[in-house]
Amino acid sequence: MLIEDLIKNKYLITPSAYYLLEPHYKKDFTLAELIKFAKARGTFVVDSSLAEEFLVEKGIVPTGEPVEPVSDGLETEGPLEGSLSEISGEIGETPETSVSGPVFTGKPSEPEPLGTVESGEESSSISTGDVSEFESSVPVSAENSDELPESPDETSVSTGTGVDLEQSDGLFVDKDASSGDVSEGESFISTGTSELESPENEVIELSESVLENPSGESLPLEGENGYGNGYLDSEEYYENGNGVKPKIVYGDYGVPIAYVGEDVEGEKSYSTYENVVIKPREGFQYRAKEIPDEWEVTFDVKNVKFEAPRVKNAASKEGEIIIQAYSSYFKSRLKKMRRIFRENPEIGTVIDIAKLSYVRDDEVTIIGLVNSKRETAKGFMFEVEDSTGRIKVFLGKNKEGSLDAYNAIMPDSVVAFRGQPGRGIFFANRVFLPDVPKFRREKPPLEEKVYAVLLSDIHVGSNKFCEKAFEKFLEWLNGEVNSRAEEELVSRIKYMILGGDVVDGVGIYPGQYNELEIPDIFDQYEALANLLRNVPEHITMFIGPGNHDAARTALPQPGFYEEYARPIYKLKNAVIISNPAVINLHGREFLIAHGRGIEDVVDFIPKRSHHRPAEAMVDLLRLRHLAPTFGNKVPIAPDPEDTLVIESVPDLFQAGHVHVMQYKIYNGVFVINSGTWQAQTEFQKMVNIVPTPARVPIIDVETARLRAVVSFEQFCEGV
Ligand code: D5M
Ligand code: FE
Ligand code: ZN
Repeated sequence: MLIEDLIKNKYLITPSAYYLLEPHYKKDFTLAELIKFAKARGTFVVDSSLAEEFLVEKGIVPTGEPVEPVSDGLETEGPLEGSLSEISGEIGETPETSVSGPVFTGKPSEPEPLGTVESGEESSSISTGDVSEFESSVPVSAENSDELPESPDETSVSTGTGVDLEQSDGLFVDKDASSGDVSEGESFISTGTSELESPENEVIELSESVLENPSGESLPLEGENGYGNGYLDSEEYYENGNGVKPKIVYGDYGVPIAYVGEDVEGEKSYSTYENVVIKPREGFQYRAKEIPDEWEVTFDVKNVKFEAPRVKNAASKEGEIIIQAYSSYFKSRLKKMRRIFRENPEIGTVIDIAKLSYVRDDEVTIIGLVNSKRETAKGFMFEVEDSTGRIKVFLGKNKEGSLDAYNAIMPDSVVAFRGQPGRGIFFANRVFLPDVPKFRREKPPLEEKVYAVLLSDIHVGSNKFCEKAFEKFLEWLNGEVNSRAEEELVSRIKYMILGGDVVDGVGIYPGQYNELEIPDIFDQYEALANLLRNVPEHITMFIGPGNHDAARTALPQPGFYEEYARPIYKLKNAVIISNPAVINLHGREFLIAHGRGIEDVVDFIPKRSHHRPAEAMVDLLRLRHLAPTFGNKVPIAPDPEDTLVIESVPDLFQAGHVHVMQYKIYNGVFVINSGTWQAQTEFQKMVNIVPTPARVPIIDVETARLRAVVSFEQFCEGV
């Protein structure tokens, strides 16, 4: 692959240049030709202007317009800094500088202040229509039950303490998991194929590789002839002219990450839990050891093959390319959503917005992204866009489900309207959210009970990390149980899912440093691994990243940067997954996401709260998207494919992020937020977020429902 091949030779490539060059690589040009070209220009960063020039020189693209000179920006700056800032701008990590809103037509739409238009009165009922399906229960030990958020209109099925289980250390709630209305999931998960075909190391003669430093001096590269010794594992250095040798490592898409030197030994005064060694209790029988493994990661962002956006000609500007990228992103979203709507028999004839003028009196359906919405005296106005055009849509307040849908629609989400066109406005009679089908087909039973535990937001490294509670939990997994019932549970746990924020990270929010027990990201992952190595080996752990982890900030997050998180990659029974990911356990589909999209739901949908995350997760499920809104709280990368669409209806949807455990069943899907292992931080105190730490939901894989919640919260007090 082009990125790796360049990196092996100590060259970097920006994402936009990558998109330009990749389709032609090895077909129209060789690595040696590209490197020679870059070298002649004295740079080791292949950016888009260089790529364009190169393509023109090779005759691969026609010379339509004069090519911009290469003299600006990047090439004159320090190589590393220049490339870093450029890349972060391009991949959308700084959304305020990026294009906002859909860009199908090439003209960015005017952003409208969504979410500010709701008037107070309509927030009275969200319980009509589909939402009345919500079931809820709040699992807790008796003494904590009053602390937990409960919404009045829900049926609580919490039974307080366990029915047939003894009260113990790990407080316990048993939950009957008999509602097995599970059906086969839809088939639209794009599993993609791996693009990495591990090419043979292409060796190129580069006798005098040079790097430009800010002052323009040539600096010799270390190593034999400037070759790198491979991807990710290589320890590559360059000299910055001051005798300092920052190390360069590469993350996703070949984005370079710099970090300074090795740790100074002897400075540490904190523990990374080397001494936490827990052995399985002697004679403890693990039933799960005998049950054959049956798992598969059916969707992982790392396996998605992204196709390059097409640009008009070689002289296309950077901005144009970014617009192209977002255009592809939204087109992909629309395409996937149309596929979802096709499953709904009520949708009827779907027509492109541009073709509405041909329609006479018939009722037709349009499917589009909602650019804006507002309430009027008689109804609701939306601006809706598909890949052919844009139109205003009016939906009367008297139409069935209109208020519920109006509230549920987040900016940039895709919905369908059925109605008739008239004088420049589409008059809708009905509105459809993509939603999930009301009923699910039952899946074949399993021969034996097998359980999965769901965790997230462990935040190792924070001084609010409930380490004692976590250690108690590890002991529990190793057989330190208090009753037969607990023994049965522990013995059948075969999977553990960790949904992001596994460490606290460094520099995530202002003032975080004061709350760090382990102020070093490497040590945080070391500490996490030291804890997790105590998880019995027959339990497979699926570990995905969150916003505190060393991973790409923008969604989707392909995985942890290996350079930082190596200790967890090395755990024998760990499988690193992306955020989001889909895991199939014994034929049941588990959708795992960290859950930043919840923040946007709370911002845009009336009556939603951080303290009732399962409701917000249901909203996401109804929109079939993990982060529908572009340019609000959640940064979204302009990948050519929208991998945040919930293409396949899962049996279980797990998220974390908001640090509150809550669950619900919605149209047969078990929706659960797995809470946290971090006590309330100073920041959360300020914004009034009250976490529910150290509660472990245990899922019966067969039904994809809750089997029990074990709480270690009492060991978290005083943290
Ligand atoms: O998120 C923990 C909780 O804190 C979650 O409810 C989101 C909330 N949070 C995080 N950052 C912010 C900002 N900047 N404003 C408001 N609320 C926030 P975690 O990802 O663990 O930090
Ligand atoms: Fe978190
Ligand atoms: Zn988070």
